[in-house]
Amino acid sequence: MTEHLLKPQAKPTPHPTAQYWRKCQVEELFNLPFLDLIFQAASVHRQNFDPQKVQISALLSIKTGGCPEDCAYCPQSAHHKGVGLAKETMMDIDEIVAKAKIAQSRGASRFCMGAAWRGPKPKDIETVSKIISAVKALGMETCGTFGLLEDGMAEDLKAAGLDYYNHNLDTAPDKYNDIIHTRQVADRMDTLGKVRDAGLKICCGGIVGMDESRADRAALIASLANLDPQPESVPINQLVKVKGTPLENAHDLDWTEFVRTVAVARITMPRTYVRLSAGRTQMPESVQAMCFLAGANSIFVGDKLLVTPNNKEENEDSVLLAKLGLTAEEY
Ligand code: SAM
Ligand code: DTB
Ligand code: SF4
Repeated sequence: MTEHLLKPQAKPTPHPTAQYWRKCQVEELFNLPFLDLIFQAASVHRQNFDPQKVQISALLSIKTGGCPEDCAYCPQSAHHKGVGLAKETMMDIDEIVAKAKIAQSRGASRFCMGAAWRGPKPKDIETVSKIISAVKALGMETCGTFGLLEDGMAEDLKAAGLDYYNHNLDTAPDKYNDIIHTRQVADRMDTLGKVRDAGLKICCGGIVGMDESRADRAALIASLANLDPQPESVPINQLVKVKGTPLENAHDLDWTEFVRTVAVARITMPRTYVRLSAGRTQMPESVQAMCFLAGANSIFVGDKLLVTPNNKEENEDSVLLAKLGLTAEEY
C-alpha cells in the first residue's frame, strides 16, 4: 500500500511548463473540497519528490531599510515612515560569512541574501559578487534578492557563484498596482527573463493575506505556473503585518486558505520546491504539518526573516521536523 506512495524521484530537475494554466482552472482547484485538494496535492508531491525531505534555506538582510520602492507590505520601504526602521549600510563581508556559517551549522544548505534596493547599481554588483563568492566557498548554495536587474548584471552574479535569484511576482497581475506604485509587473517579468537567460535558477513566489480574493490568489498561482520554464523554487509568504505599513490592518487569512494556496502551487508546479516562507510564526505546528502534507518542501530556518522574526526559539524547527519525521535535503 505504502509502496506507490514512496516512489519519489531523488531530485527533480526543471520544469517545462506542461500546460498553460487558465485562471479559471486554477480557481477550480482552489474550490475543491479541502480534503480532496490536499489528497491530490499530496499525491502529486509523492510522485515527484521524496516526501520525507525538506530543503532548508536561511535568510539574511545584507542591506536593510530605506528602499525607494513603495511596496505596501514591506517594512523596508522608505515611504512607510511609521515603521521606524533605520536605513543601514551594507553589512561587512566577514559578518555575512559568519552568519552563513552559523546557518550552515544549523542545517541550511542555501543562504539567501536580500537587499532593500529597487535594483543594484554597478558598484553594488561588485560588492555582492565578492560576498556571493565567499558564501559559495563555504559549500553552500547561494541565493540573492536584489531587485530589478540591468543588462549584464545577472551574468555577473552567475559568474560570482550565484545559484538562485529570488524575484517575486508577489500578487495577482490585476492587483499589482494596488500594492506597488513604483514599478510595473512587466518590470519584474523583464528581470526574470534576464535571470533565466543568464542560466540562474529562479525563486519566484508571492504573498497571500493582503486582503486579496480567492480569484486573486488563483491568478497569482497561474502567473507563476505559466512562467516557462516553471521556477525551481516558489516561496508562498503569508503577509507579516508590520505596524506602520499600509497593510498593517489587513484581515487575517483563514489557515485553510493558506494551505489551499500551497496545495494548488504543488499541483500546478509539480517539480518545483514550494517554500513555506514568511508567516510561520503565526502558524501552529499542526497547520505547518498540513502544509508539508499539501506539498510544501522547503522552509527558512533561523530566528529572523529579513527584518521580522521567524522562530521564537532556536531549535523550534528541528523539533517540528523531528516530530514529523522530516529531514534536511543535502545540497
Ligand atoms: N527588494 C527586493 C525585491 O523586492 O525583490 C528584495 C527584497 S524584498 C524584501 C523580497 C520579498 O520579501 C518580497 O518580494 C516580498 O515577497 C517579501 N516580503 C516583504 N515584506 C513582506 C511581508 N511583510 N510579509 C511577507 N513577505 C514580505
Ligand atoms: C521571500 O519570498 N520571502 C523572503 C525572501 N523571499 C527574501 C522574505 C520575507 C520577508 C518577510 C518580512 C521581513 O522580515 O522583511
Ligand atoms: Fe524595497 Fe523589496 Fe521592500 Fe519593495 S519588497 S520596498 S523593493 S525591499
